[in-house]
Amino acid sequence: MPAPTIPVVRQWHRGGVSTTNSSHWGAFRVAPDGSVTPRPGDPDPSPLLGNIQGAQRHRSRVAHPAVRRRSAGRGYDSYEQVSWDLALDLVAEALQGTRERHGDNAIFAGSYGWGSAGRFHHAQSQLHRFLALGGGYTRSRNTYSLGASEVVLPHIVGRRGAARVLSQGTDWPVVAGHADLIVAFGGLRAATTAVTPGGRATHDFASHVASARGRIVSISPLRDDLPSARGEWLAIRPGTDVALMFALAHQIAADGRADLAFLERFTVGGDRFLDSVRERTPAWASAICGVPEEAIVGLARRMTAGRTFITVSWSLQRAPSGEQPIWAGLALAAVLGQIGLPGGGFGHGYGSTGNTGGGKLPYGLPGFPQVPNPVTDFIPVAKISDLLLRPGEEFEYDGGHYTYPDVKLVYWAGGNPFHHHQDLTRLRRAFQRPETVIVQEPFWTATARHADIVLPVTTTLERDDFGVSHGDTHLIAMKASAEPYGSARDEYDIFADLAARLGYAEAFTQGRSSQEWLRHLYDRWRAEPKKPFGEFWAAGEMELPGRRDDTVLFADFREGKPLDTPSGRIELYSATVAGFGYPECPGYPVFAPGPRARAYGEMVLICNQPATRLHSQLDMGGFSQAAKRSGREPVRMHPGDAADRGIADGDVVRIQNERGSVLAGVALSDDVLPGVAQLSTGAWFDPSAPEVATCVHGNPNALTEDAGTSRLAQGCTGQVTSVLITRFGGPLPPVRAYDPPLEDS
Ligand SMILES: Nc1nc2c(c(=O)[nH]1)N[C@H]1C(S)=C(S)[C@@H](COP(=O)(O)OP(=O)(O)OC[C@H]3O[C@@H](n4cnc5c(=O)[nH]c(N)nc54)[C@H](O)[C@@H]3O)O[C@H]1N2
Ligand SMILES: Nc1nc2c(c(=O)[nH]1)N[C@H]1C(S)=C(S)[C@@H](COP(=O)(O)OP(=O)(O)OC[C@H]3O[C@@H](n4cnc5c(=O)[nH]c(N)nc54)[C@H](O)[C@@H]3O)O[C@H]1N2
Ligand SMILES: [Mo]
Repeated sequence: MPAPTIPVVRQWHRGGVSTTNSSHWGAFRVAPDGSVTPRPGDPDPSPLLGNIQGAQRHRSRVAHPAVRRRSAGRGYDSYEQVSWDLALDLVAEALQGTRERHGDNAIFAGSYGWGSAGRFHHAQSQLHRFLALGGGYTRSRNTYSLGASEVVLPHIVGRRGAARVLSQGTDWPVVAGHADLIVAFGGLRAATTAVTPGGRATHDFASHVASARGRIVSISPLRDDLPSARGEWLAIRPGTDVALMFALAHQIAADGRADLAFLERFTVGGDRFLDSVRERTPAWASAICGVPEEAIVGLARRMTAGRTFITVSWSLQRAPSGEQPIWAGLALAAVLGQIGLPGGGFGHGYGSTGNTGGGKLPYGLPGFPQVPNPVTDFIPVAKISDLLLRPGEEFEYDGGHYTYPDVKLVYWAGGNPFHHHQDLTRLRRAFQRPETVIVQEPFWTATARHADIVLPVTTTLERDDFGVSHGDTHLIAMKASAEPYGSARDEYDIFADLAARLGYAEAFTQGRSSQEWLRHLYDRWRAEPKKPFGEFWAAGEMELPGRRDDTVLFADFREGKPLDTPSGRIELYSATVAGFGYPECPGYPVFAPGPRARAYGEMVLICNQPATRLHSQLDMGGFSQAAKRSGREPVRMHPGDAADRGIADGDVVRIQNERGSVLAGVALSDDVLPGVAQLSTGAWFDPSAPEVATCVHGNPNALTEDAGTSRLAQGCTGQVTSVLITRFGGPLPPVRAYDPPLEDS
C-alpha cells in the first residue's frame, strides 16, 4: 500500500508571537520561525534546548499508524502504514481478546519512562487510567533512577522518612550557608541537574554551588563530576565507595570523634556498626578504592572539624549491591552525629537532578486523576526481561515471594525500554514472547521497532498543556506552536477513541475535551492564591505561591519526633531486613566489590546519564549530534589507557564483553581515572549490522548486565560494567537507527 503523504510542514503561531513551552530540561519559547530560546528569567538554561528544533520534524518521527509485516520477528521486520480506524480496531481487539482469553493480568503496562513534561498529556497517567478502567493491568514498581533507595531507605529511616530523603531533603540554601564541608560521593554533576522531572523554570544549581561557604570534595571516577573551582577531586575506583565510607568511619572512631551519644540515642545498631569497621582501616580501603591512605585520614579529620554534609549520588545505588552505599552513607553521617542540623547530615542526589534540595511547595501538583488498578500483579521495574521470559516462575523482592504472570500483551507509552533496560540482546529475546506489543511514540525508537502496532503521538510542541515540578518556582503554559506531524494524535484522544470502542468512553473522559481538562485540573489545584486560568494562560507563566527553601531534613527527629521505623530510630541494623535472610543484603551495611577489570586489559565502563540529551530523547537533535564522533557515541578514556591499546583520539573502537559489543568514537581525557572508560546512555540502539557489533552506534545497554541490585530491591544495576576496548579498523557500517523501517528490508 502506498504510504499516505505527510502534510506540508506548517508552523502556526498564535498571533505571530512566540509561545511558551517547557521540557524536563527547562522552560523555553518557540519563535514564529520555530527557533527555540530559553525562558527569560532562567539564570542557567540547559544546552539540551538545542536538540528541540532539529528533532521536531526529523525523518525519525512516526507519521502514521503502522503495523508490523510479520516475517523475521520483532525488531527485524518492516512496517506498513495503516489508517487510524484500522489501527485502533486492532488495538481494541487485542486488548479485549487478551482480557477474555488470558485475564487482565496478561496485559503488562508498567510502561516505565519519562515521556515528556506536561501534567495532563503525561503518557503513563493517560495509559494507566485507560487500562485501569478497562479491567486493570500488571504494573511495575519503583524506578530505574532509585530502585535500591526506594526499597532500602524505608527500612533504615521509615516509609515517611524515606519519602523525605527522596523528595524533601535539606534545602540547598541551608547546605550552602551552613556546611563547612560538602562530601559528595558520586560528585555534584552539573549536567544532570539540568534535568528535573516536569521541568524547572529556574535552574539554580550553579548559583547554589557558587554560594557554598564550605569546600566541596567530589569522590568520583570522573574529574568533571564537580563544576566548582572551590572543589577538590578525590578519584575513586567505581563500586568501592562503601570501603571508603567504612574507613572514614573507622578513622573518626579511632580518633575518638565518633558521636557516641547520637548513635546511642538516635540509632539502632550504632555500636554494632562501629564494631564492624574496627578492621576497616584507611590502608585496607586504599588498596580497594585507590584513594591514598593519607587522603582518607585527612578527609576523616576534616569531616569532624566542622559542619559536614554528606551527599550520595543516585548513580551509586544503580549498581550491584546498590543498597549498600545508601546504608553506609547514612551510617557515616550518623557517626558524625550531625543529622538534623543545618548544613550537616545526609542527602541523596544533590547532583542528580535539578530539584534535590530545591525548595518545597505546600501543595501537590495538578495531574490527570487515576483510578484503582484491579490487578495486583507487579514486577520490580527492572525485571521486564525476566517477566516476559519466565512466566509462572517465582521471584523474591523486599522479603516477599511473588510469581511472574503470563503476559500476552505489552502496551508502552512514554518510555523506551530499548534505551533504558540492561542487556538489550536478552530484551530482544524477551520481546519475541508476547502475542501483541503496542507502542505509542512520536519517534521510531528501537522500542517502536519492536512493536506490532505503532501509534504516532504528538510532541509538546503540538498540543496545549502546562508544566511544573516539585519545588518549582513557576507554572508554565505549554502552548501548541506546530501542527501535528503527519497524522500524529494526542494520547488523550487516542485513549478516548479506544475507550469508545471498548464501551467506556464516558468513564475515561468524564465528558471533557483536553482543553476542558486543562482548565478543570487548574481550577481544582490547591495552589492559592492563583490567577484565573485565562490570565495565567495569556501571561504564559505564573509564579508559585508559598514556596519555601529552608528545610532541614530530620530536624524534628533530632528534637524528639520518632521516625516511622519499628524502633522509631535510624536503623543501622534492621531486624526486618535481617529476617529476610539474603546473604547479599543482610540487615546492616556490608562491603561488596562492584564490577571491576576481571581479565588482563579489561576496563570498568561507566554508563552514566548523557550530558547532551535526556536519555534517548532527541538524540537526532543538534546538540546531541554535535558530540558524536564518526557518527558514534563518544567514549571517554584516559590517554594512558588508549596508548596501551594503540588507540588515538577520534578512533572508532569496539567495546565488548560476554553480552555484546558496540562501536563508539574515542575522546581522550585525563578527567577520567585510568582503568575507567565512560560511555553515556542514550545513543539510539542500532542492531543493523550484527556481523560488526550488537549496536553500531554505541548504546552501552548492549553491554550491561540484566541483574538486580539484590533480592531486597531488585533495582537497576546499569551504571557500571566490565569491558574490553580495542581499535576498530574495519569498514564503518552506517548508523541506520533514525531511518523509519517502512520499506521492505
Ligand atoms: N546503562 C544504564 N541504563 C540506564 C541508566 C543508567 O544509569 N545506565 N539510567 C536509567 C534511568 S535512571 C532512567 S530514568 C531510564 C530512562 O529511560 P526512559 O525514560 O525510557 O528513556 P527516554 O529516552 O526518556 O524515553 C522516553 C520516551 O518517551 C517518548 N515520548 C516523549 N514524549 C512522549 C509523549 O507525549 N507520549 C509518548 N507516548 N511518548 C513520548 C520519547 O520519544 C522517548 O522515546 O534509563 C535507565 N537506563
Ligand atoms: N543531562 C541529563 N541529565 C539527567 C538525565 C539525563 O539523561 N541527561 N537523567 C536524569 C535522571 S532520569 C536521573 S535518575 C538522574 C541520575 O543522576 P545520577 O545517577 O547521579 O547521574 P549519572 O550521570 O548516571 O551519575 C553521576 C556520576 O556518578 C559517577 N559514578 C558512577 N559510578 C560511581 C561509583 O561507583 N562511585 C562514585 N563515587 N561515583 C560513581 C559517574 O562518574 C557519574 O558521572 O539524572 C537526571 N539528569
Ligand atoms: Mo532516572
